[in-house]
Amino acid sequence: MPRNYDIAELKRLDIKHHLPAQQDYKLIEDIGGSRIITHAEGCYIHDGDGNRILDGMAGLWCVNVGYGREELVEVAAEQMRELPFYNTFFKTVTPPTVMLASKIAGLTGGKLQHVFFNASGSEANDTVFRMVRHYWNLKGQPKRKIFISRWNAYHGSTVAGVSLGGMKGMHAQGDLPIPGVEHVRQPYWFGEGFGTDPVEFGKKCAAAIEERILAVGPENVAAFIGEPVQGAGGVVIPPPGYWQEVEAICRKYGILIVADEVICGFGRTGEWFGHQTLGFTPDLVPMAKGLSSGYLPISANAVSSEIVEVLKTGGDFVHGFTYSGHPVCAAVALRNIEIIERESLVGRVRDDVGPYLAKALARLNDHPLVGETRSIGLLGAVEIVAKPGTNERWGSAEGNAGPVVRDACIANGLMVRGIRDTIVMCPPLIISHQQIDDMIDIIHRSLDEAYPVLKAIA
Ligand code: PXG
Repeated sequence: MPRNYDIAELKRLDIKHHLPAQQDYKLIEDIGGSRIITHAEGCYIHDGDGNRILDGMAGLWCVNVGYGREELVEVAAEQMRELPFYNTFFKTVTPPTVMLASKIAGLTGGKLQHVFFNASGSEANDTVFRMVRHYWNLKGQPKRKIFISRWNAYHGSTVAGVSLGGMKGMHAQGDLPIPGVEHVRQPYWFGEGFGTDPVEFGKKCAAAIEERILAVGPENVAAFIGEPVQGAGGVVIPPPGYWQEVEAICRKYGILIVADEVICGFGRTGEWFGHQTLGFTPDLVPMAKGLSSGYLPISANAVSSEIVEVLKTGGDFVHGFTYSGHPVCAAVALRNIEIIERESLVGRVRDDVGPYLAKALARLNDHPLVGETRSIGLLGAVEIVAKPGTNERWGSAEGNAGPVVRDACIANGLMVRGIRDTIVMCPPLIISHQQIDDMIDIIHRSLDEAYPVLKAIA
């Protein structure tokens, strides 16, 4: 049972001392402090005001096995007792780290046989940045420095993460991106290709990559990076064939492919990795979140044998973090993967709850505020529009409706994100049919409640 916290006092201290992630500090002050999440079980979180909320976001796209897994607690305690920490800098390593690397290599398969560890998704993408440039230098092609990414991609919050990402609001803070990152259009059919043939639209988006490669010179391009399905960008599922086109273009010019699997990994799309669901073969795979179901911070980069062979010619690769391969995080990640396997959660997403979510979402299609619902595995999205059958938004600009519907959902007991005017969901992989129905019912009710509010701003 949760401890008996003094919630009012915690809120006061929160305002006074704590700076939350990606937040408006003044706003937090104005609303009297953040919502304090005290405990959780299964698919539900509880806050200090006594609300039980269905967690449609699996924490932050990460609690794949759900909350309250006693065996993850036990395995962490056991490992802490035996060896709470040791590093991988001194020609040393710990048993769980080796076992986890081997386990991940088995899941990624094929040429992705080597694993580098970090503590977060952002760090994993910093590793990508340094490793790829170092690789091309060693290979005798030092001009290959440019990364091509997409607008509205999310690759993290560090300097390299924000730069690789395509979030203009993040670029604006801190004079980013750093030089050497080129952004091209995203394969967001509903937002940018509406009314056109989706497959043709996907081809155009892939062609934009080739155009940029030719514009900057193929000899200068190091890698293309993309989330198989964009998560923080609004669950942007690319049209069929997009990734195959991208893959062919990258191969044509000898450009490395980086699949950022931080959200798509570990069963989210109905295979272990999003690139397996979408059918392409990357050279580097940063992953995090579902790797430990968020129980402890850990991320990894699966790297192709070809890249590692080149790195071996360069002496020390002077890159790594204190917490690279942290034994407690690795032990928890290993057990987390074991749970996913034992409970067949990947197949469950592919054959059962994924299709069930798609059907349930379709019940929203007749709502006058809904322009489209879409999903892949247990990643879902609802587009809110001003006029049915269009992609027109409420009010003068994008982003008016999303927060209204999101806030209504949370008040009605469902945690979702509102990304501009898209409501997105990413529930734990253990979610039941009944809980999916509850999620959709709450969204329906919240859309009804939002309707008069939105009419007022139209
Ligand atoms: N890549 C992807 C694809 C991500 O989704 C990161 C990298 C960075 O991971 P870390 O562990 O450094 O946060 C992420 C993280 C949102 C939101 O607004 C999404 C993420 C993080 C914070 C907010 O939905 N994804």
